Amino acid sequence: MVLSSVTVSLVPEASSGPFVFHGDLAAACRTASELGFDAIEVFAPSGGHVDPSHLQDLLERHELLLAAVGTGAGMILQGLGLCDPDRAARARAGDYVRRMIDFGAGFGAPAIIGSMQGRAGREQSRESALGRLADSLRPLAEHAADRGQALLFEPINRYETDLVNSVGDGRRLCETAGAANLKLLADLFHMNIEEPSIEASIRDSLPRIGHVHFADSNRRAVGFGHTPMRPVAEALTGGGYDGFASAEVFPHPDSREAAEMTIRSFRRHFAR
Ligand code: LER
Ligand code: MN
Repeated sequence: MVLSSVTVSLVPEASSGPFVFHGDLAAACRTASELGFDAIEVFAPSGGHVDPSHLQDLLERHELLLAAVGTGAGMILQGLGLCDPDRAARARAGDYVRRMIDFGAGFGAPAIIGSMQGRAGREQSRESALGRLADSLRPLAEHAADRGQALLFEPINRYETDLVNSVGDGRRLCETAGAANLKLLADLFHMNIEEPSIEASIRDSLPRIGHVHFADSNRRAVGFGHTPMRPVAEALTGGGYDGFASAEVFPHPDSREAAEMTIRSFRRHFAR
């Protein structure tokens, strides 16, 4: 069974980013619960930012799960990346992710490596950067496995990184890293840019897919763009996908309407 989730960012520097709710965790939980979402996904400045007992209280009160935790603020706020050619900087990126893994694991949720994969840039070849990334991911996946969690790796589009853009490249990276709990995050917005066919790429990598960012072609709530979502949803459900479809989309025209459109589209495509 696919579960519904909606994103909330607690990072002021990402106030123009693709998150349904911004800033107010309690209000986000209240609205998510009222609309019938199963879970929230949290984008926080660091693993130590949210008081775990406060979050626990909100999740219990609103009968919500924590779907996943993002790590991209490590890149936004501190310029960290897991393929950084500088060993000390790479270690800082690893420490940042490890703390986020610990935070999520306290709620049974995996951490997401998206922007934190970094960029090859001009200082290193793409092959060297991919090697460094795989070497960084291996111990982090082990750290997550010790806590009973997956680690989610997210291919992101070419305008955000020169490293892993497609789901197929993500799958090959997971195989190189050799960690069974390193799973792919299929973000339907990035896939709309990079994949020849979103549904074919999902079918090809389905056993590795552990999370979905549920977004339309224009990164608005599903239903506000032009991605033909039916075959995408069928590729997921037909292949037995039973993770989250989490709305990582712009709050267009506002947070509430983005959340309402998301849950309507979710119910249409993933009827229980
Ligand atoms: C993170 O989930 C993502 O999709 C990236 O585009 C953030 O920049
Ligand atoms: Mn995403």
